Amino acid sequence: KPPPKQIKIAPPVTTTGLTDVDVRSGMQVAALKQAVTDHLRYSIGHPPVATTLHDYYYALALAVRDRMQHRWLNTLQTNFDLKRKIVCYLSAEFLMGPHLGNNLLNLGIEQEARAALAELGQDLDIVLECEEEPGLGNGGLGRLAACYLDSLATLQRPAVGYGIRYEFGIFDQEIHDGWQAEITDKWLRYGNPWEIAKPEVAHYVNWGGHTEYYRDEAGNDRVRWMPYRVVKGTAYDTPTQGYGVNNCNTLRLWSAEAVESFDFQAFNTGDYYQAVEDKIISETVTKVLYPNDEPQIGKHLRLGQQYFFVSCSLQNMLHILSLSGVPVENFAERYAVQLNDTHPSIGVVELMRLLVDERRLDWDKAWAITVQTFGYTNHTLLPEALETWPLPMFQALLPRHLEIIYEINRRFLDEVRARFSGDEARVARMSLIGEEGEKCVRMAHLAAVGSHAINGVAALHSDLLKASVLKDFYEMWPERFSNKTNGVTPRRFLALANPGLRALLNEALGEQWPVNMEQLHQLEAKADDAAFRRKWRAIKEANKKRLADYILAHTDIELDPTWLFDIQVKRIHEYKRQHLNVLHIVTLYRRLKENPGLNISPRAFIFGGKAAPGYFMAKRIIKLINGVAETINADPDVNTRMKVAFVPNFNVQNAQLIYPAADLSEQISTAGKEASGTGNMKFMLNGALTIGTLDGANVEIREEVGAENFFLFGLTTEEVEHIKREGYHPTDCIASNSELRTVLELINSGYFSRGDAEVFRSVVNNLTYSDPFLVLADYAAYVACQERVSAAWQDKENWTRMSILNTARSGKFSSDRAIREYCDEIWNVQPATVKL
Ligand code: GPQ
Repeated sequence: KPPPKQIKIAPPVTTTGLTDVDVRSGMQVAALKQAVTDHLRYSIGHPPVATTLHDYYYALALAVRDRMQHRWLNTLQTNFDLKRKIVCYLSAEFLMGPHLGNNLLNLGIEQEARAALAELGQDLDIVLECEEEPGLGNGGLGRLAACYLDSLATLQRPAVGYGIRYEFGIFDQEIHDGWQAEITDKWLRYGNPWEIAKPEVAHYVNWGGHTEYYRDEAGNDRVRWMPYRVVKGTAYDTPTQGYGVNNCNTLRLWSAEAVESFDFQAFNTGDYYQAVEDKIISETVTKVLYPNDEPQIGKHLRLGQQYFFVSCSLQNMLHILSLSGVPVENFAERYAVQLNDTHPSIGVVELMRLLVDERRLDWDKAWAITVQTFGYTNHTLLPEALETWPLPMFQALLPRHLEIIYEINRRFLDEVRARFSGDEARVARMSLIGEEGEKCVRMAHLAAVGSHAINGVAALHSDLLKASVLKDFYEMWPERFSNKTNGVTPRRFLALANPGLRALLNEALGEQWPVNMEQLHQLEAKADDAAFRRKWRAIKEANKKRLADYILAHTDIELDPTWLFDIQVKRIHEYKRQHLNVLHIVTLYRRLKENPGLNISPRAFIFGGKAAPGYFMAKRIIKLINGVAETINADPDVNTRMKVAFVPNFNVQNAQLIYPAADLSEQISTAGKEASGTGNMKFMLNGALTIGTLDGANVEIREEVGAENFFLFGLTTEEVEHIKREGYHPTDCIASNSELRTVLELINSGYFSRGDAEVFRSVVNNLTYSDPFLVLADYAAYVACQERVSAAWQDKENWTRMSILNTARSGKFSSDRAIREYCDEIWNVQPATVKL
């Protein structure tokens, strides 16, 4: 990213006549303008000649933060006074996206801020672009956590998001010669106006060493953990403002530092380097986000990160509880702790350690509290994505926790034996310790045993969970299982991302829809109104123009906003099958070359997404997309009817340009593999039609919108499993489909790689001889379905009707609906109204 441009500005204007307006909290134009000029002068302190656009961003951000601070403190005080139960959402990732625009929206002061900046000679839209987004997440799981924080505050539920303040978030992606290059994400480079450091809020986290047994004063046997190292965790708080309410919750991220006193011994003995090394090792803990989402890779430091933030968070809860004068026995009445996948599931063991070893509760009492406290959300069925830790690694880092796990396991397996006597195979399957091959700790089992509630993230996913990965646990505790279909925040992904549509919805429905998405159903009547449809199309086309401009600026590829925009944006993964999309594009390309007069709907195929840096096949798929794009875009025989673009560095910021510009949303994962998907919902909200398989939340999207407004294709989960059981031979698909054979041959020939036939050999071979995600098995159905899409696009009026119905019926996928379900059915957390 280039450094902020230096621009010359006039000296700050002082606004007079502010009598009853507090510059730190006033919401009017004059107050905001004064606040910005004050922050420029007193917080940033550049002379006018050196004031940059970024300074305006920073000053406005600080002014906005002041307004939130006011609400934040009132929220904390209210929750404290009312002694409310608090949701603690534990997540290794929070993919928040840019804060400024969202906070202005939620506070209801966009127009005021725009006017205030205009009076200072600045344009809000340009200032907004200065923000470097905090990319503290990989994809869906981290973004879901961010949507849930937005809904929790908006629904006035007391909540804290606990996580890690990574110094480097997800890498920035550049495309060099068609290949992905990873650039370090230095998001803190120019400071972070949204966080408030709380150096006095710190907890100490132990590592390694050994345990000792001793007898306490009362004659009870106890355990002491003698760690090898102690790391200090310091809190950084980011206020998260609800929409249209005063409630403002906290995102509390932990940063690791060395413990000063620990160095002395080394300094005294002159081992200066050892002391410095310890400091470096400690600070490494929160250095960087691991860029692999599914699967996680089992690295020592990753386990360290998980334990670090979970321990800080639980210690913090206990500390606040005792400040409130509440006995530790009441922990579960005051905190509902949710595990966002297994990444924080070490929390089950850590809470036991804190209660038993440190607070000296007896085991049964502590276990009852623990199970009552935790809920566990599972986000994947991919076997390779289920976290396990090799026993030696686990023991070296967390020796006391391993002992506690053995004890939990002993008691748990006794229960299993009591329920299913003689079924030792079941006991082995359910154990917290995996014994086939290298011994390991199974984190999903730990999370399931330690939680009173277990949920999947879409109806299909929750059913499959009960039938496969957690079947034994379902048979043991059916009452623990439920479904909580994911949702996304309509504030960021509709109101903020699509201002044109926001205005139309306000005009048609009034202004309550962002917090009552069921009202969108009233649009159904409008779908038959030709004038409304014209307005709808004009908005979509303006959004497409906006995206086309962005793509031109970042790729030099020029797209025509009147074409069908067919978009697939998400992490690159074989199960998501971006390569299936490519096979269709190449098919279409060949058909046009063979038959130049072919009547097709002109289309722009748009992709975006990052690949894990070590994921060979995913990186080849990116290269393939770019190779196909290069060839097609340069071919005058076809480039008046089709083009392909790869948007570099897909992130929350450009996602807000992408979803509103889509006509067609690609949700084409192998059935049974995508737990839910959330991009599918963001597209639907913005009126895109979906082409998709019966996977994840696609099933429910189709149910809501109606089969006639959804392009369905492909094998079902059962068919996929059946084919796999019978033995799948992709070569059969090729033998029976000459068009598919020609397409694969063309890719293999070097046609899309400037004659280099090696580049895509691995992709073609993988599909031909292995094809673990049944790309070829679904190819013919997908191509046929795309022909139906093409035909449907020709009927503009009906396409617009379907588009309107998609938005109209998207209400279920608001994260407000999801969070209400969590609050009512798992957390038992009530709203608390905050007054100013
Ligand atoms: N998901 Cl386990 C991630 O983004 N990262 C992960 O490590 C795991 C799951 C996704 C999942 O693939 C999507 O289907 C879901 O919609 C999303 O989590 C949120 O539940």
